[in-house]
Amino acid sequence: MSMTLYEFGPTRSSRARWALLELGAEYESIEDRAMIGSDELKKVHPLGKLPALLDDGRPLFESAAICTWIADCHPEGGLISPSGTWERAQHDQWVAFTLSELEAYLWSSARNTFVYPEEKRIEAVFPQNAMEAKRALGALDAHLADTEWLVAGKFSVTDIITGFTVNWARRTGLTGEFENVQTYNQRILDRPLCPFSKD
Ligand SMILES: N[C@@H](CCC(=O)N[C@@H](CS)C(=O)NCC(=O)O)C(=O)O
Repeated sequence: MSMTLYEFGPTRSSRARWALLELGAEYESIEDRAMIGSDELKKVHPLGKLPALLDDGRPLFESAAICTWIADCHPEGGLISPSGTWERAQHDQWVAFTLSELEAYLWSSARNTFVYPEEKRIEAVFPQNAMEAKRALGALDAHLADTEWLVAGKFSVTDIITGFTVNWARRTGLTGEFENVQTYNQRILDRPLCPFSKD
């Protein structure tokens, strides 16, 4: 099986990189920010975004889906529970929650800060985005009061996916009032292979 990861630095690509490193999986890395939006990348990701994966020539996109697939391909690595188990339902729950209730708001604020051209940026979204993100962080904080990791009390690919978003929230100054989230964030950053930004 051959895997090629199209990636770019400490962005959402680093979720996929961490999953591959954690499992000791062999893969080819193509790291080129200039590929974003290119016709070549659109063969792997319909929007020409990074990350994207080619697995034996088959394209797969969305960092959470890529991480879940990588973990499923290496069951011996113990990063994910099999489909049909309660633990797998918990994985699906926290991934969906993270992407829709937290990351979507962080991404909207980022787009309106440095991604969109200046004339398209709307500052009015910032307070609402912060409010919604903190609502989601509050729910995560409550869950993390009783457990060190999101699913079944042990480190898993779910923590790679959600950990990235929690770290992003910290870097934008949103985690200050959530003690358990802060401790969890540090636990993520302390993992030896964690490639997320520590600044
Ligand atoms: N939901 C996607 C987000 C991918 C994404 O937006 N990647 C950025 C780089 S971090 C990108 O390619 N941006 C270019 C664009 O938005 O057109 C994922 O998690 O993989």
